[in-house]
Amino acid sequence: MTSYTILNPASERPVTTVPGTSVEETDAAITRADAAQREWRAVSPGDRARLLRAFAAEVDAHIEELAQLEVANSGHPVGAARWEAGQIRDVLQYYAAAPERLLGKQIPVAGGLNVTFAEPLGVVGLIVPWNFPMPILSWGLAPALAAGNAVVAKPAEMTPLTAMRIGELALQAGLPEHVFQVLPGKGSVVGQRLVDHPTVRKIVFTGSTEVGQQIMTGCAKHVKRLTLELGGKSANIIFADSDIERAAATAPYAVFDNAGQDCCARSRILVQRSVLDKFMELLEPAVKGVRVGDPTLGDTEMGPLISASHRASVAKYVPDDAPVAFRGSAPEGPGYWFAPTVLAPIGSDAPAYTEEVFGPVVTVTPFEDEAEAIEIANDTPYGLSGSIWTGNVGRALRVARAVETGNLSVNSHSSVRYWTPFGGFKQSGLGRELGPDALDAFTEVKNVFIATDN
Ligand code: TAP
Repeated sequence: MTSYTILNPASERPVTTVPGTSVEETDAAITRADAAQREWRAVSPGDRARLLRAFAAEVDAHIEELAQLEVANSGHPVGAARWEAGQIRDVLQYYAAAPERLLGKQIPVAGGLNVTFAEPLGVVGLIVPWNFPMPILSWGLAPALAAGNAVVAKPAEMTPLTAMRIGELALQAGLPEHVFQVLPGKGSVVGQRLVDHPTVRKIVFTGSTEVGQQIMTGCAKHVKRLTLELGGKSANIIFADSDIERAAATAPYAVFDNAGQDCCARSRILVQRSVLDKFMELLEPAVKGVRVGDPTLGDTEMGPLISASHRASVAKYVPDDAPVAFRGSAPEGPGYWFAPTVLAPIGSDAPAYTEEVFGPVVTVTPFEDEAEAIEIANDTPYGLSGSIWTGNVGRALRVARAVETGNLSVNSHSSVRYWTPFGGFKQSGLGRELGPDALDAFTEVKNVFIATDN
């Protein structure tokens, strides 16, 4: 087992070292998970629910510790990190109600009755990205466990600390050993092995569209079940009849949350031309007012990027001749800082306009009318998120139906709620997570005919 060093992205100082899991160790973990799952599926629904509630309570008792770990490992502002740790607790609590409601159907047929059962799949592999290590882990983990599966999770190589601690908390809460295991290490080693191993019956992958495509190919060899949550290039559409002040005040938070390292970042602002000048005047102080800095401070709104190499890749989208309209601030000195940046006017072939930047860079593009707004919003291979600002309810619904994306907000910059379905259109993904139907993705329907005529 080789180990590697985790760096604090705000200070560039080492936080700790972590063991990198090998292929052989991954295989051994999958074998243990397979054995544990056979017992876990046999645990009565009431007891499985009780254990998930105990797991949620254990997380709740360690919110501050988890938040501080995330601040050190990922550079998330502490307020955001506390919210993220709280989301693990809430998602576990929400799906703790599911085992006792995992019902089948009775279907009367000639000469008998069909009954259906929702059977767990077996071992589920969760492959998690570095941008939201806690929430994204919980979105797959909680419904998979609730349905009676065992979970082997691979956190991102750079951000494994909270997942590893959550694995320990599961055991402390009384979950049977090996029902939930966390394997830190490389995607090309551990993640790839989860995809290739025939005992792993489903992969839940969140990450880039490029790696998602490779994983889909790998899963095809085993006809392995797959949920994909991939990239985004979402639009924030602002009509002239909206509350422009509110739209401008919240636009920075729709894209610069988590320093723009957010699949739901609304990184293309589309503004009706008649209010463009007014909107830009209002946006400038809002962007400059985003508090960027030390993530350990309670009032910090934006921290650093995750790594030096990621900062270099974000910087490529803002070359020296980029049309920078205005920028916010960022600290000098150590840390992978990047100031919030607004590009306008931007050409429709500029990489910052067409590609997912995954950093605090937003473009502003004017449109003339509703039809053009929809056309521009849909002119992307992605379809994950989006916002619409208008005072006209009919327009809000028309545009919401026409924009090809999985998650929209109207007159709000919010995005994910764990009790509503979440996922992408087009190259943003496959399948849905969260919401009341999430267990469908972690169960197979078994259909049994019982003869009544003998
Ligand atoms: P990726 O580079 O795709 O990595 C995601 C995860 O996959 C990491 O754990 C990575 O491990 C692993 N991985 C890499 N190569 C693999 C392989 N060949 N087989 C199996 N696993 C492999 O993405 P990222 O840079 O971490 O995350 C950013 C991307 O995620 C963005 O595109 C963002 O939009 C997307 N994202 C989407 C969503 C939703 S819900 N749609 C949410 C968050 C992020 P390593 O750490 O070792 O590379």
